[in-house]
Amino acid sequence: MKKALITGITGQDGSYLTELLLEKGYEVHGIKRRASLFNTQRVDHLYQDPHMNDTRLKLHYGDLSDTSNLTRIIRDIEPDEVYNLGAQSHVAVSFEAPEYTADVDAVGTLRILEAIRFLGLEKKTRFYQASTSELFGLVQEIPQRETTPFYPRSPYAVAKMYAYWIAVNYRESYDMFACNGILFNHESPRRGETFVTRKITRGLSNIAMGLEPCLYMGNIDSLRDWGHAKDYVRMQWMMLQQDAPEDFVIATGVQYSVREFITWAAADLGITVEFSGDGVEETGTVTKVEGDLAPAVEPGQVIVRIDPRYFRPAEVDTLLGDPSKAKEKLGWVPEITAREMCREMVAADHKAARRHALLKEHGLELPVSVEG
Ligand code: NDP
Ligand code: GDR
Repeated sequence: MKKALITGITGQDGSYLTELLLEKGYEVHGIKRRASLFNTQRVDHLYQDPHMNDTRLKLHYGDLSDTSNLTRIIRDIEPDEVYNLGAQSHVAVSFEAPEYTADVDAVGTLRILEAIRFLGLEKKTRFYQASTSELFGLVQEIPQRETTPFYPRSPYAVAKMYAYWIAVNYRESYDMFACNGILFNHESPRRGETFVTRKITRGLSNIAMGLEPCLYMGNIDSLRDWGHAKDYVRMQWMMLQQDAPEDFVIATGVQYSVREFITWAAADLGITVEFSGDGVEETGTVTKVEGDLAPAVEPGQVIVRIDPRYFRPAEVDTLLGDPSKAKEKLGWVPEITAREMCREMVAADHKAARRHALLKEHGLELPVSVEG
């Protein structure tokens, strides 16, 4: 039985990858952080009681900032594959916490690679690094492919650039099987609530049910190449099954604006929204409401406003990937479109908002967190 170790198992990708590896018969180990509240919601449905025999999912406390902890976990497991998905993954937050982001996202990657080498596992353990389209930042070529020069635009992207090159360096220096997946934005109903797609599907669902008055956004002209996390974790696994380690861009090859995504999500709730303004002084006003999914919304209502707080000190305005290499070499193609994914996300968030509204109606009100 193959053993995999996943850092970031409690995150969006970690949860989908765990499902995939368990299906494939792996023993899956994950590193979770100690937190004052439960933080394993995304993998709770996969939890196996450790008191029973033959459990194939095991969680270990740890942190990418803790060298001895990582080394001990890797020594105990001797994994066949390590998926380094753990990171401070929010670009805007990286401007607020640049040093922490560098420690976890850059040096954290080095800590794992060095542990593998130090323990003499470099011929056994294959390593996947969660690299990112943010490396392209101020884009030097459209679309972006494996050979496009990098120009990172945030402390997050700069830290991930170190991680990218240290993985390449360990591959070249020590003949390690280390691969970078340069993944473009990928989303799902499990996406963190403060990333833009989820903020929109959750925010508009809450507005539809009268739980929030308005969605406050940053740069809605931004263009992204959005895919579904389920499609993308499949490729993470495929990359470690190659004969020789190589890096791949993973994207859909289609881009949309944040504004378009808002329009889709509203439409999935039966709301037609029209924008007026210039991206700074801009509002989204309801012109029509159809069906019964948005009982709290009326024509004329302003449901989208711009809050400059959400603009970034340096923005990545446009990203569009070229996934040809992944298709040609590994036969990977994404199966879920951004439009379909938006519908799935709205359905999940609307269900949660309905539940919330029902509790409220019965005097069991819970606070709704609206911080972006
Ligand atoms: P999430 O933010 O959903 O998950 C990040 C995971 O990392 C969580 O499990 C989190 O733990 C964990 N983590 C954070 N800090 C530490 C730390 N100090 N030590 C150990 N673990 C830590 O990200 P995604 O699942 O969306 O992304 C997975 C990886 O892929 C990340 O590295 C991200 O940067 C990268 N990436 C993501 C893309 C995307 O569009 N989703 C695109 C390209 C790259 P906790 O749950 O406790 O917070
Ligand atoms: P990104 O994702 O920065 O691309 O990083 P995010 O969803 O945060 O932003 C995408 C674009 O939307 C614009 N935007 C807003 N973003 C947020 N979060 N909140 C807002 O209110 C808002 N309004 C407009 C942003 O400015 C940006 O242009 C994600 C993360 O998953 C990274 O870890 C990963 O590496 C990259 O995708 C690829």
